[in-house]
Amino acid sequence: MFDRLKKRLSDAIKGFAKSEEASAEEPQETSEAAAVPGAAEEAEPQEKLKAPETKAKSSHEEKPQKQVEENIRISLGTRIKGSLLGNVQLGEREVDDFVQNIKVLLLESDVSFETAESISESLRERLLEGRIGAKDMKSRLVELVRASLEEVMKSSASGPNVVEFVKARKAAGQLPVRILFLGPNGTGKTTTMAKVAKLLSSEGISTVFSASDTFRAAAIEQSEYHAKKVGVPIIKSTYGADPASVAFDAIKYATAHGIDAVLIDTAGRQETNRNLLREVEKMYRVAKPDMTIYVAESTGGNAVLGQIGEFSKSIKVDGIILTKLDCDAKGGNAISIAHSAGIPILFLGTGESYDDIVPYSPDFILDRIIPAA
Ligand SMILES: Nc1nc2c(ncn2[C@@H]2O[C@H](COP(=O)(O)OP(=O)(O)OP(=O)(O)O)[C@@H](O)[C@H]2O)c(=O)[nH]1
Ligand SMILES: [Mg+2]
Repeated sequence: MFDRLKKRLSDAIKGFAKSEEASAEEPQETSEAAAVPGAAEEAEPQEKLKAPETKAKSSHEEKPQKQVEENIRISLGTRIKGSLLGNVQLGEREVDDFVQNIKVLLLESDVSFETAESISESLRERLLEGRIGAKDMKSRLVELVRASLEEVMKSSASGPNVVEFVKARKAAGQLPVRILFLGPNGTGKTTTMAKVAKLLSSEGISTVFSASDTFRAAAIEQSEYHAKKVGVPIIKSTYGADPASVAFDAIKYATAHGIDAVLIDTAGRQETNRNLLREVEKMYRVAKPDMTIYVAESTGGNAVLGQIGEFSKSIKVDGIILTKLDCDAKGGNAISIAHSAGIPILFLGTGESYDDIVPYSPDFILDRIIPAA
């Protein structure tokens, strides 16, 4: 999960930290200047080293760590201070080089431009804010990059807790709770619905499936398969039947049988298919869901944000479940969705089995992208 981004961030940080730490260990290079009080301060502006000529030629893809080491040169003034004081105030040029490098690798890992900008800005401010111990440079950089990523992802953690939501409705006697799952084709809606059913069941909450994907071949059988596996009743009709009326029947069934929640599956649909979007709008009006969940793939690239935006124009989406994180080597899309969707992320899907679902938290993603040092 996110292995590629994790490796690249780790390489970038190691490369930068190594050059800083080395500077603290090489007082002989700077001993002349250090012997003169105030020389360190004076030396800084004119002694900043130029970016190496190799910069334009090197490729981020080929040798990220080597490139970081080539691109980032610590100013003499900073090196002197590092060796004397054991900590350094990074210069703007150094910070800009490092931040630019992080930004490029974020963009190459599918982070959207807007999100990469926000992260870079936050990281830049943090790096310029205070002094950094020359010896523990790496762990401090890890901390600062983590904090910058967390800042852009934290607002997505403000969504409703599905289990608590249903429990509260149950306590208030407002049953059954209706939860509608929607999203593009193949993102994991039906599987995720079964995961949610199992999770709710482990909390003493009963559910029924509404097999409201009457569109795709074999979709009803697939819903039945999952329902059976997680021990949940299912209300179904025939292919081509009105999906809204199936949902209506499932709600009636739940009311008659004292079932707490109705989980309504829907056919996958692209945001460009007006007919299918109108159909789900009708479902929305008839089933009057208490919660509408958009199921998105972490591996879906930057198109996912546009898709969520299109769906949200006609339907109020309460939360997102981001699936297939286990298949996502890049990780950038998850960060961008958390930053820019404007809709909270409720859960993360982390595999194909029914237990592979975890509540969303920025830390879950961060621990896999840039583990705390
Ligand atoms: N690796 C992995 N696979 C997942 C995850 N969630 C779902 N899948 C797989 O994704 C595939 C599609 O899942 P479905 O649940 O059928 O997706 P859907 O959105 O209902 O698909 P349509 O009904 O065709 O639109 C299946 O093979 C699932 O096992 C996940 O978190 N990780
Ligand atoms: Mg499905």
